[in-house]
Amino acid sequence: MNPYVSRVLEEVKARYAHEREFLQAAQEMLPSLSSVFDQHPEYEQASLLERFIEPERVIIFRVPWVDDQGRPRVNRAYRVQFSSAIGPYKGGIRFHPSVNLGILKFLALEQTLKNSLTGLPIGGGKGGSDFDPKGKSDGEVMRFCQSLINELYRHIGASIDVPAGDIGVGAREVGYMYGQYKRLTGLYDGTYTGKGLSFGGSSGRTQATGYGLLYLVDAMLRQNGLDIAGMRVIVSGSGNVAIHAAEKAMQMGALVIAMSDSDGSIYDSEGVQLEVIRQIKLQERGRISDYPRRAGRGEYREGAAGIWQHRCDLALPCATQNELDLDSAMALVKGGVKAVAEGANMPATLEATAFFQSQGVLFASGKAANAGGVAVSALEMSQNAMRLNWTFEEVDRQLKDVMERIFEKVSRTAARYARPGDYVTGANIAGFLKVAEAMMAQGVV
Ligand code: NDP
Ligand code: 2IT
Repeated sequence: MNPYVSRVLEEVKARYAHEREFLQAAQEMLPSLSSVFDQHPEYEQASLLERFIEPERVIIFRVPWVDDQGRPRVNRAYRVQFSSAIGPYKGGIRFHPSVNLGILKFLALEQTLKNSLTGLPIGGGKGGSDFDPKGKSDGEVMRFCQSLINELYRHIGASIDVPAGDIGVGAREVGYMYGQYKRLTGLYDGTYTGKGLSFGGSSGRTQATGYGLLYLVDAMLRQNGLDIAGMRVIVSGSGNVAIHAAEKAMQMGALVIAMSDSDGSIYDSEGVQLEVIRQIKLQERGRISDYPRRAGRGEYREGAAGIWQHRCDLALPCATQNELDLDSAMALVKGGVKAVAEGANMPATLEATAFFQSQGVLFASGKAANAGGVAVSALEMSQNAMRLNWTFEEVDRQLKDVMERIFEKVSRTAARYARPGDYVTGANIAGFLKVAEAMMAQGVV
């Protein structure tokens, strides 16, 4: 490893020992940038890496709200404004009981390189709260969102920081947050993406992450002489990303045999009936364990990790970080998996990723593979700035274009840095180079 990179990584490890996921993301990213620093000694002179790895700003605040029984409750919320080197901070907001600063810093760090890879002018950020939307009424979710914005509104804006959805935050939550932002500021300026189509949202944003994932997978498979048609596919999760990934995989002629939620997974050898999943998970906010009864076929297995035990050609982890560990990776390889692409952020552990790569399994990391969501978010920002609405077909065409260009850039960069086929290193270097160039040009800020 380049000694400068190694030194900075050790400093990060010492200072942020308690931020497990942030360290994991740094450990995946920094060593792979070694050859960049070998070639650019001026980066060390400018303390570029120390500056890059430290978020520009972190906002932490209390969110008090009143539940349906009239009882005051309190949650904690964060916004990590990681990098504004190439554009306004951009990234989703997550509502999940596991949310903490380390998780949001990992997500914001990943987001910074992901957004750079899209080729669009967006910096990196991420936010969220340990609020659990499960089992809450619409009224409770609305009051929580309004209270969160009562603080967050002063830190965001169309040219400052533009949030969006992530785990636990979809159209309903974005609507409530945007409504309150507008009420407090009086601005109808498109701050927030993933908005409803009736108030400035972009066609195709809902589908973008899942569809984009499959556009990139298709490009990766084709480059390696493979075809997705006829492949058996596992898609973990059953939220926004998973459902649209499964939908596009099916449109491309693949057979999706398994999906999951945080409690367990379902297996359907004839192919998952997506309408049933959609009804249970999106419409009713229910549990996937209901699938066999509702679909009249398939099996349910308790425990989210069981999903990786089935034989498949293509695995698409689309639920959450670290959902695919070394044991699961070994089971997949034993079952003949040919390619893995991360729809979620950092779903594969470091050990799982290394194992896939050592076994010759094609592996696309989240920064490249799930960039379609934020890419269409950037297109939503453009449409809002122009006060225009593009058609679904127009947005989808641009999404496909962006994903193919990302794959091409990642693959070319991997080859140029003597790691042909290493799409993890390719994505990290390609994403980082643009941020580094922008930081150098803007001086010590
Ligand atoms: P959703 O909230 O729509 O869905 C999340 C899904 O993952 C649900 O099926 C949920 O199950 C499952 N899940 C959540 N936490 C866990 C856990 N701890 N263990 C197992 N399963 C879990 O979120 P999204 O689909 O939007 O996000 C999924 C992933 O994709 C995240 O990593 C997110 O960061 C990433 N991503 C999202 C983008 C977007 O545009 N939305 C863009 C790029 C990446 P349950 O119903 O039981 O909670
Ligand atoms: O992880 C991600 O890229 C997202 N949750 C989407 C971010 C965005 O701003 O659309």
